[in-house]
Amino acid sequence: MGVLNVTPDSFSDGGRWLDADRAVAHGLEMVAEGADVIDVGGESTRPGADPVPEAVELARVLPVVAALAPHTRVSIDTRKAAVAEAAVAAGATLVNDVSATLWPVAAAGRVGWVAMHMRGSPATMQRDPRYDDVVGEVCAFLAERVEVARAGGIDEVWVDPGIGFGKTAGHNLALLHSLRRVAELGAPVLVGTSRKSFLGALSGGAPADDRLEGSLATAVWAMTHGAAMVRVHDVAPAARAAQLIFEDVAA
Ligand code: PMM
Repeated sequence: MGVLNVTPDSFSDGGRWLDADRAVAHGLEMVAEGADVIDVGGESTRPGADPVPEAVELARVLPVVAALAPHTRVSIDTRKAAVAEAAVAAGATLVNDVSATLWPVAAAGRVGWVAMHMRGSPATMQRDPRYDDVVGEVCAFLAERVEVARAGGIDEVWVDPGIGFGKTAGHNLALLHSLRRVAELGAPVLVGTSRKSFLGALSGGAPADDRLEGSLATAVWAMTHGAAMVRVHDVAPAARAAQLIFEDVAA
């Protein structure tokens, strides 16, 4: 899954793809590099980010979704039902939902749904997050979401532990370490570690655009520990890494 943030303020690529034509070109470039899904988002979910009005988010994402949908599978990364609904009408076939609440939209549109775990909201989630048992609590939350969505009639339900969403570096590492337990929930697992701040913290404070080694290492770890999809900014090296481990090493 290639990340396409049509925002001015995402932490690693904010402002780069705000122009719709440039965003579409970058989406197509990621498809050529090996992405199977392009994840279009119009509201940054970085810690402390300001919420975006619905009309602004719609204006950012809809032209990009509509232009990419004939060429690739498109997911819509949003917390708003109206945005998800309009994006599905424009051709998106997966609702990537960091709020884990939008399953009715996916059910009504007969598309897939990603339920991601988040503690709190982006504005507050990194203020001293605490868990007694982070892996157990995240798994219990996701298991309940899968049950609700399946009962609501969705065939394609994904789960995502929400790396960096209300979690310390230690929580993120514990979730990656025990990713198999997330996979045992019986739904395909999506993992997004790409360029996230815990990778900077682990590599001596590397800035977001200098976290490729950590992004690739954790993507490979995720892919070999139960993830069916990884959400990445740097598609070409991630696709090469996936090819190397699944077609060469594992063959
Ligand atoms: N991370 C971000 C945004 N959306 N969606 C899912 N399912 N999983 C993630 O880990 C995730 C996400 C934040 O990263 P960005 O600002 O680079 O898009």
